[in-house]
Amino acid sequence: MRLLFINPPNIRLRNDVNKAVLPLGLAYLAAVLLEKNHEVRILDCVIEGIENEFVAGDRDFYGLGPEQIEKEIAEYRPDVVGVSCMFTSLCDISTEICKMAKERGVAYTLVGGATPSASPQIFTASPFVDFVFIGESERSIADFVRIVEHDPQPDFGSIAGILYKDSGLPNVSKPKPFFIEDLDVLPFPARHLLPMERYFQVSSYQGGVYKSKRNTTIMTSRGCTAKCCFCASANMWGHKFRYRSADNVIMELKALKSDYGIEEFQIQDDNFTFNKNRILELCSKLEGLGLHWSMPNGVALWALDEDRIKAMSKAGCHFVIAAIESGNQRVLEEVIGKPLKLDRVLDVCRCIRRHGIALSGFFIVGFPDETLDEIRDSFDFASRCDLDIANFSYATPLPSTALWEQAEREDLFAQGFDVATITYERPSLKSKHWTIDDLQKLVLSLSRRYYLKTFLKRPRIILFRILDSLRRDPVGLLRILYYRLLGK
Ligand code: B12
Ligand code: SF4
Repeated sequence: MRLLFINPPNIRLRNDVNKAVLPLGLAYLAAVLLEKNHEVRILDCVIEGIENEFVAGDRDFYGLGPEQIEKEIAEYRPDVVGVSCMFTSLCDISTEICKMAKERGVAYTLVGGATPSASPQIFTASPFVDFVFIGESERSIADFVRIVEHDPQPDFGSIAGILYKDSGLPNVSKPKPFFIEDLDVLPFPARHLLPMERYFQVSSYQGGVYKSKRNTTIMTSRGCTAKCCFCASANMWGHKFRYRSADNVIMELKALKSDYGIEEFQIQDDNFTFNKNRILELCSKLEGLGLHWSMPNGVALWALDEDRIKAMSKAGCHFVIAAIESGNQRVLEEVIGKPLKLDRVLDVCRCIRRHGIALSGFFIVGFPDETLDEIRDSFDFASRCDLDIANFSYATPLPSTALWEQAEREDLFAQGFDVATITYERPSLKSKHWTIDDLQKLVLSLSRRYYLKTFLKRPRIILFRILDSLRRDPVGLLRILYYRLLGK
C-alpha cells in the first residue's frame, strides 16, 4: 500500500520566528509501516517551503502552498493521505489537504496528532476526512493498513482509538484500551524519509539555544502523571509514565551519530526526569557519546534534584527550560494543579546554574481565577529565579483540558475566541478579577520591565538570541520586537 504523510504548512505567529521542527510522530508511523513493507513518503511542508509565506483564509502561513501540495499528491498517487494536525490553528488547512486528496481520487484520508485527539468532532464534521486517529497511533495505523489491505469488507470498528463515518451514519468510535507499554518495541523514527540536511541547514531549533546545527529531536518516554489544567498532552500519551530503556535510547543516538553526524539532540518528552534511576542510568551511558543536548520543551522541576542535575550536566546537557508557570503558590496549587513548591524552585534553579546548565523559564499568566497581584508575583519570581530569560504566555484553553471545561462551564471565552484560530498571542479568557484590557496593559508593562532588567544583567544571551533570530527570520524578528515593545 502506498501512503503519503503530510505535515501541513504552519501558521505564522506574530510573536515568534518561523520554526521547522522535524515531525517526529509521522517518522514513527512511517517506520512502523516500512517494517511491514509498505511504500511511504513524508512531505514536511514546513521545512520544504520554509521561505515561502502565503495567506489562506484570513491567516498567514509559511511552508509549501496548496498548489505544491496538490502537485505532490497528484504525482505520488497514494492510496492513503495522512495529515498531522498538531495545533488547533491548523484544523482548516488539514481538512483542506484532505479535500485535495479526495478530489485527486485518494481512497482514504486520515488525520491524527494533538488537535484531532482533543477535538475529533472538528474533523468528523468534514466530508473530506475519512478517519480520525486519537493519540498515540503506531498500533492503530498498522491495524488500519492491515485491515484495508487484507479485508475485502474492512471492519474498522475493530481498530481501537479511531473515529470514522459508517456509511454516512453517525460516527463510530471505539476507545483506545491501552497505550504501548513497552516502548522498546517501536522502530526508530524513519528520519531517512525527511530532508535531514535541510533541518540542519535551517537550524531553527526550539528554545533558540543550541551548540551545534547538526541537531535533532528525540522522545525517550511518553506520558506524564501530573494534571496541569492547561495541558493537552494526556490526550496523546495518557497519564501513565512509560519509558524506553537507556540502551534503546543510546542505540538510537549512536545510529543518529553515524547516519547523520548529529552532535546534539533535543528531548521532547513531557516528563523526562520523572524516574530517577532511569535518568541516572541513561546519563551515565550518554557520557561516552560526547553529544550536547537540551530540554527546550520544559523540564518538570518537581522531578529534579541535585543527583539528576549533576548527572545531566556530566552527560552533555547544556540548556533546559524550567516549566515554572506561576510565581504564586496558590495559583500553582489551586488554579494550575502543578505539584510544584516555589521554595524548592529557587534551590533547583540555583543548582542547575551551578552545574553549568543554561536556564530559561516558562510562565503562564491570565488564568480566570488569578488576580492581577498574583500575575505580578510571577514576574517578580521570574527575576528571583535568576533565569537567562523567561517566556510569559497568556493562559489559553485547549479542548479536553480542565481549563477548557472551566471556560465552558463559566462562560469565560473572550469575545472572538475561536478554537480553530488559537495562537497564544493575546488573552483568550475573561475573569471576574480583571478586564482583558487591564490584563494586557499589566502584562505589557511588566514584560517591558522584565526584559529590560534581564538585558542589562545578561546582554550577551539576549544579543545571541536576537542575532540568531535575525539570521533565521529577520522579518519575524522585527515583528516580534514590534509586538513585544508596543504591545500590539
Ligand atoms: C515538538 C513540539 C512542538 C514543535 C513542532 C511540533 C511538530 N511539528 O511536530 C514546535 C516548537 C513548533 C511547537 C510549537 C507549539 N506547540 Co507544541 N509540542 C511539541 C511537543 C513537545 C512534542 C511533539 C512531538 O514531537 N511528539 C512526539 C511524536 C512521537 O508524537 P506526535 O507528533 O504527537 O505523533 C503521534 C500522535 O500524535 C499521532 N499522530 C501525529 N500525527 C499524525 C498523523 C496521522 C495521519 C496519524 C494517523 C497519527 C498521527 O501518532 C504519532 C505517533 O504516536 C508536544 C508535546 C508532546 N509531548 O507531545 C507539544 C504540543 C503538540 N504543542 C502544543 C502547543 C500548544 C504548541 C504551541 C501552540 C505553544 C505556544 N505557546 O506557542 C506552539 C504552536 C506553534 C504554532 N505555529 O501554532 C500542544 C498542542 C495542543 C493542541 N491540542 O493544540 C502540545 C500537545 C503540548 C501540550 N502539552 O499541550 N510544538
Ligand atoms: S507537568 Fe507538563 S506535561 Fe505534565 S501535565 Fe503538567 S504541563 Fe503537562
